[in-house]
Amino acid sequence: MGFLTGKKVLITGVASERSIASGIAEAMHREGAQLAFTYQGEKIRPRVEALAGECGSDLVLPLDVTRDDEIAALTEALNRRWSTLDVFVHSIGFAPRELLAGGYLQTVTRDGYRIAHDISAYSFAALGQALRPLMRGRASSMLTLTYLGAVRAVPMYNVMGPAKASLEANVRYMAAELGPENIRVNGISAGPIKTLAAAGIRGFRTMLTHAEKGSALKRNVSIEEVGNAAAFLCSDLASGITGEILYVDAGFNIMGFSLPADDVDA
Ligand code: NAD
Ligand code: 0WE
Repeated sequence: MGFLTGKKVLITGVASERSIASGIAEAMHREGAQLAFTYQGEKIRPRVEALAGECGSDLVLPLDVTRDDEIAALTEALNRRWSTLDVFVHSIGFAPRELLAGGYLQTVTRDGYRIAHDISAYSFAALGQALRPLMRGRASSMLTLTYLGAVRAVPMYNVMGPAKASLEANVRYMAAELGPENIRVNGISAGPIKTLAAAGIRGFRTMLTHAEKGSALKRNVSIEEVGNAAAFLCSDLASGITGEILYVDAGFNIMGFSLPADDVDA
């Protein structure tokens, strides 16, 4: 029997089969969870419905996190269908594309800053607030996806850095407030993965190579590896873990610096 058997899970952020959220859905389905999905806009609805079908789910609901009415409607639909919720996965991030190239101070705008923080950080708190009544008192957990750019200055990650820093602070504030209700809140800081969001970034291939060479394991991570860590963190196996950021990055963040392989004394 899987370690998520009987858990009702809401997964946001599936845009394609390469989405980190898809890797999480697959791992959680394998471990016996019952899944519900959200999609952003009618264009990606069929893709999300297809993945849901593969995971034995027919609960697929619209969600654009910039819309309060859609957050309310999603909560209402889940309440009607399930009345409770055990796991909420937040795998959503966005900044206007033109802010993710060049320098931070060269590109940052008031509007870009607001949009990045609204969609990438505030949405976790907003959904946590809405879903809290369905999750309280039942060994439940919330999970979000973050990146090293929250705590280090990463070239071209720019405004997403401050937005992820805000998201990680949300993890701690939400964990502190929801702990008494037995709701855990954690984040996974994933290494770079070529998803749709990443495909929109100029020079992403170079960054993947750099991450590979600089990591302890000398390789990059997969959505399956992030999915397995997510399944663990959201299960009762992790009942003592809350407010934490777990790095699933092949050990990139722990390195001081790396030498080329042929310079290392064997
Ligand atoms: P992805 O493009 O597959 O997923 C991003 C998702 O965000 C999409 O499903 C998109 O629909 C959703 N989204 C954007 N704006 C939204 C809105 N207004 N309302 C609702 N949904 C919205 O890319 P991904 O790489 O799987 O990204 C998932 C999460 O993982 C993001 O938070 C991202 O920052 C984070 N992350 C990605 C990487 C990476 O290298 N790919 C590394 C670490 C963390
Ligand atoms: O969080 C991310 C990517 C987030 C993202 C991607 C896009 C592309 C399309 C946010 N907004 C947009 N807007 C778009 O229009 N990652 C962790 C992946 C990523 O993005 C980078 C990275 C890494 C790693 C950008 C620059 C440098 C490194």
